[in-house]
Amino acid sequence: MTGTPTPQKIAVLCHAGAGGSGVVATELGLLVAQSGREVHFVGSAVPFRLAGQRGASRPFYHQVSAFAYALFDQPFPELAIANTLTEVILEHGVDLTHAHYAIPHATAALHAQAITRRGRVMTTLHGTDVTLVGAEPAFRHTTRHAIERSDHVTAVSHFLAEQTREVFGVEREIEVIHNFVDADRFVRVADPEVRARFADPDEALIVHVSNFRPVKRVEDVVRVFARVVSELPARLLMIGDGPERPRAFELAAQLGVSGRTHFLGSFPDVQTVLGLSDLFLLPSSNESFGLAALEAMSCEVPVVAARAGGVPEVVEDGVTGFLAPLGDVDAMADAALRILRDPALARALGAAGRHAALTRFHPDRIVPRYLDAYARTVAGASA
Ligand code: GMT
Repeated sequence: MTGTPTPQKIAVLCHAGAGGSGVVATELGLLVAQSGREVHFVGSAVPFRLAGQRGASRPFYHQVSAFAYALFDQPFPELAIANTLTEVILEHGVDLTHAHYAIPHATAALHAQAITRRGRVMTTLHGTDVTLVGAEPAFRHTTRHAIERSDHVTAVSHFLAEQTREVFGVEREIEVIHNFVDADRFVRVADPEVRARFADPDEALIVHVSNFRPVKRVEDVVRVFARVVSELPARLLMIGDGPERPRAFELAAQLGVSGRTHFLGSFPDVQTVLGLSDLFLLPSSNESFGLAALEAMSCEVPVVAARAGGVPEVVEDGVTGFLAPLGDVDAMADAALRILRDPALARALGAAGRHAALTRFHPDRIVPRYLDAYARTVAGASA
């Protein structure tokens, strides 16, 4: 800790849809608000985990004003966010804007800072803002500028910090602050009646949670499951939605596992399903962190994942699950079968996952690091 006071008024920019960066931004914003600071979310929609929050300490939410005009063939989200953020900074005396995801949030935050000439900007990089979208030539210069000019930059894994330096050739300091999980909410659910809603007692329950983008390789999930179910009774729950869902659906039919594969869509009660499950699959081709895997670990669920990106910083091979080479469906199926056939191994991996969630990735450990980074950013000091 620096001993520098933490700013009291913080604006937060994040994507509102079901995605890891919005989840982290919301959970952090809620905890910062509970610590007595004033937190102002600014966005075009209420972040999905903020919806329904009650209580005096809940954060404020400011809807970005949109304006459509016939001359414009595209909306200008960055300008609209910067404009609403400017109003919030001036009206509420915000000291710091925390931009989650470089595009368009860090850019919009810097724009509002230039207009108001007050407040600091801290940017947290989450993954695809660097590895996919930001690396696109169409956004390269603006993303690099946002990263270089933010007053402080954090990344959710060492892998992502390294990628950022590599992709953009930036030399500035990037502080690594891992994601965290609410270990009180993401717990084992030992209720046979609730489990019976999803699987028979003799069936293994396998789960995948994502936004079904190509990077998630959801077809690998179905292929791994098809091999598993050819050897033991099991069910697969696919949670989330996105462009690759129809392909996964089609593949499940082709492989003859449709009857055992359930697409639950954007199922709101993710923690209950994870809490009931026996195995979590994450075969992504790139994953800066893998928040869904951490949520599974918190529920004592062993993880089988591809060894990609920052996943090894979360899932310890042979300790909290197993890592396989990218795209190696057979290796992932072998690992899944090994876990499902050996209850003692499954229990040990699950317990180690829970331990990691309670120690390395607990909010009590991670949130003070953000508060400390806020204080240093406002004080203008580097880490
Ligand atoms: O995974 C996604 O496509 C969503 C994306 C997001 O920004 O919402 O997730 C990224 O941020 C999460 C929270 O920090 C990380 O846990 C995910 O690993 C990361 N996704 C990728 O790197 C693909």
